Amino acid sequence: MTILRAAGWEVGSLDGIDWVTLGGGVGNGTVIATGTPHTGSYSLRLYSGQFIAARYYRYAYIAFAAQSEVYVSFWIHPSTCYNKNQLGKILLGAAITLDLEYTHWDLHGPAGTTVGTRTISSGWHHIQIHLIKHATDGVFTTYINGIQDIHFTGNTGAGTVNYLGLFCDSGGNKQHSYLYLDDMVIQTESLPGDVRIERLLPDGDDAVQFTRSAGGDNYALVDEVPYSDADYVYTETNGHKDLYTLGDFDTTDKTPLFVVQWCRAKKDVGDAHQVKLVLDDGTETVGDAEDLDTSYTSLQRIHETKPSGGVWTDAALDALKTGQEAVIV
Ligand SMILES: [Ca+2]
Ligand SMILES: [Ca+2]
Repeated sequence: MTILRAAGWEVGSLDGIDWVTLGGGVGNGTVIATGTPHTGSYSLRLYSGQFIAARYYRYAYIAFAAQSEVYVSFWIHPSTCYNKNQLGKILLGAAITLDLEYTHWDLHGPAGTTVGTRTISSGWHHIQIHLIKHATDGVFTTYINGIQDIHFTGNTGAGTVNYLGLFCDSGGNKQHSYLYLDDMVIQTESLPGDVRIERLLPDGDDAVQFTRSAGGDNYALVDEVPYSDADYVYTETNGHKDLYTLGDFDTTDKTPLFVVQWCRAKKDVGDAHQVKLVLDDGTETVGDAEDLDTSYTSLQRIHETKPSGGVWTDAALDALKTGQEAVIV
């Protein structure tokens, strides 16, 4: 099993996340990473504004490595929609769409025909999808709140799928709509189940070599949510590394599945400087050297096993340290 994408949006901003593409709409609409959370403090909110002369929509495309078969889990909350005609849409590639209405969801196949229908209440719902792309032997199965719902077999389109698309539509009467998404996992081989994503923040310096842009401790310059680029740590020395301690995590009634590590970084010259994400639970794992831009990029590394090997445990999470190592050319 490989986790292709995972997000609880707990970094509090989409800025610098290059695998999320936003678009659509004009005027007063917006797409931001705050709003009604399912877990934690943030969700991805799509807002399609009201009283615009023409019907329009907002969308977010979440890109991942192309797959012929993929499993998706997320929580979704279709919120305000006065029109209740067409609120939103979920796409997995171009061939399959799941239309979301306030009380009614329709699954459309490649030709736009309705292949399944579901009546649903408002509020948060857990959705899982299994998709096999194939021109004749495809599969599209949805699970809503743990219950298998639509099960379509047939033409789901040839080729591969490399994005999850979410649309929020202002509807035929040009009223406003909100669509919230949280606790999203996209992976191979099996359904993720009801995954929730919580946040651990740096709360102390462990061993630090980077220079501070301001006084105090290094961790305090990189622990903001949403991040603030007004203060930071920096280095001009190859191999310099910072490690920060994290708050503890209580696994009571929870099973820790994976860790999503974030690092926001840039270079300020045109040289080929890079950064490696470092995670340590007593054993250190150093990620690949990641290219940097001259504007900030929000880098992500997903750890399906703990650095010392094996499944995640409460003790490993409590001992966890995060940081980064500079590659200066
Ligand atoms: Ca969240
Ligand atoms: Ca900062």
